[in-house]
Amino acid sequence: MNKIISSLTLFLLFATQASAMNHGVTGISIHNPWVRSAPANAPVLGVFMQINNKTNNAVKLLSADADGYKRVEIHRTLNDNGLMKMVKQPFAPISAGGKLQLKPGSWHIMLIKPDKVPSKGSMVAIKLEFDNGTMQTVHAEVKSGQKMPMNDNHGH
Ligand SMILES: [Cu+2]
Repeated sequence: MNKIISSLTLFLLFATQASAMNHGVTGISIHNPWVRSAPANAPVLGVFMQINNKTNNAVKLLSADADGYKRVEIHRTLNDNGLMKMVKQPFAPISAGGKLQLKPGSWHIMLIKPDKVPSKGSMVAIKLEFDNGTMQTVHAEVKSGQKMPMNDNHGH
C-alpha cells in the first residue's frame, strides 16, 4: 500500500511539473489501436497500438484503464529460457522523439477478466495516462489476431 501511495505521489509531482511546462501540448499520438478478438469465455484480451512521442523527452505510459474489466495492466512478453511469458510492467517507455510498438509477442495492454468479452467489430475505449500529464482515450477496434499491423521477422 505504501508503495502505491508513494508512486502516486511521484506521479502527481511529475504530472504537475509536466503540465506546467507543456501547456497542454502533449506531442503524444496513438496510431492503429486494436484489440485481439477472443472467445466468449476468454479471461484476458490483448490491446495493441503504436505510440509516437514527438517531444524532446522520454515519456512513460503509466497506466491504462477501460470500463467493464476487473483490471487493466501493462504487459511485456519476454523470452524466459525459451519460454515466452507475459510479465506485468510498471510502465512502458517511449524514447524522446521515438515510438513504441505494442504488438503480439511484445509490449501490450492486457484487459483482464472482462464482464463480457467484446465481439469482433466492436470498439473498446481505453484511457491512457502518461507521466508528462497526457491523458488520452483511444477507441480500439476488436479484430482477428491474424491481422498483424506489421510484418514480424520470424523468417530469418
Ligand atoms: Cu498480457
